[in-house]
Amino acid sequence: MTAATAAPVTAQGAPVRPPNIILIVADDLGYGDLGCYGNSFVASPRLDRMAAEGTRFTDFVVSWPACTPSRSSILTGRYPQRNGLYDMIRNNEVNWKFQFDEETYAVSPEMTLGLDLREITIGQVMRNAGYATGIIGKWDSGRARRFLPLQRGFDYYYGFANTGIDYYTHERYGIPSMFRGNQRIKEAGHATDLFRREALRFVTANQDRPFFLYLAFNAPHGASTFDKSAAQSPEQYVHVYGPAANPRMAQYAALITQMDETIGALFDLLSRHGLDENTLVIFTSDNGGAGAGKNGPLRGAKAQLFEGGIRVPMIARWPGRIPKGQVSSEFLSTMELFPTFLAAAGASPPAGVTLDGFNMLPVLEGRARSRRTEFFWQRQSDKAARVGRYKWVESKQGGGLFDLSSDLGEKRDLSTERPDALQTLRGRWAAWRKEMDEAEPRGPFRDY
Ligand SMILES: [Ca+2]
Repeated sequence: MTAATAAPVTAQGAPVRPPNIILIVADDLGYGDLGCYGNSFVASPRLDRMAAEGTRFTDFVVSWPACTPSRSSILTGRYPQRNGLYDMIRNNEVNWKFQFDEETYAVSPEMTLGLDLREITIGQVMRNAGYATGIIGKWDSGRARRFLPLQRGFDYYYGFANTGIDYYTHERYGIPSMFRGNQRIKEAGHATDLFRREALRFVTANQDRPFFLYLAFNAPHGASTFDKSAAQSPEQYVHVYGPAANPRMAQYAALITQMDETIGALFDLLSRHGLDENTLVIFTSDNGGAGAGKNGPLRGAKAQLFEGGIRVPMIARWPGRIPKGQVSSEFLSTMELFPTFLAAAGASPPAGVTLDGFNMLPVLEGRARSRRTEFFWQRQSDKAARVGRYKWVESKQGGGLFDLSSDLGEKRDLSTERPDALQTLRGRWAAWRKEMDEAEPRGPFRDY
């Protein structure tokens, strides 16, 4: 490493370099989709090794059971209902095979809606703290130029701006959707391979200064293309599963294995650059598994407020700081990421901004219990609350009151047995909803 860095120095003149931070987010990866979370089919050797070299968490939740709002909480550290991005930014006409052209796409919701420009992103605070900031992969927080990462605190952007693409053509239902910076580009290659190239480039280019990399894969999400039968997984990863494997399962698992290999290449690079000991890496998913995805013992799947939609894998690795090979059942969420990264960077929280999480570094380090005791969800008319061991769900797919400490699969409704607990959770949910309603209005959905 060269000494040509603007990092602060100690009284003795030694450089004080805050840690690099890499946040890796998979797309629609279920709670039971990795070897280290009990999957015996999927090959995920590097993530399993990450868990062996760090700590794996079993009670980690996201703020919404699908992409856009869940990611809005990662970016802002706030409930979607507070930051205003509490539903999908999606051109639903594609569900009925409507084919947008450039002109109709340009005035569609996908093109015109985004994360409220008054929201402070993790990119902004990390850049203000002196970090090189990069996002590679899925942004999903607005496609118009004013919403793109370079205008939202990131120095470096390579990826797609909306909620999904074809892995090979990088089109979203026929519309070219890959960006470098503010420019749309077209190049050949599988999206995961391109994100791998870019992630390795970003780390190498910034090895001599603190960097924050948000690596947001679209794997193993289904492709946003009309032809759902088109192969989206490279043969070399499908072959891992052998000729006898169910083709649909092998295609899905191959996307995870390819992503896993990319993450392994990133760890190898950190090691080569001597950055292992000074880099906090967190791996998670934006929501529960769908389709061929597995959610282990959990009830429900993506788009639902049962645990299968909102509880996801989370692995944290920071050699020398986070214990090796531990499994933690501490209750944590993606809203803890924002304040945790700030704390690791030695940066102050943005003034006047209500954050819904807390610094979980002491929990990751195994030094403290989690401060989180409750969490609330709303997806359209579906509602859920978690208070301690109890979870209440009221949704189109069913509901009830469940004791997660003895019934992780949400099978036994305790509503009539424990009316007191039911009343407490409904009351806490209503108080949360009131707080959200009274928060400063935010677009694109509640800007009035
Ligand atoms: Ca997703």
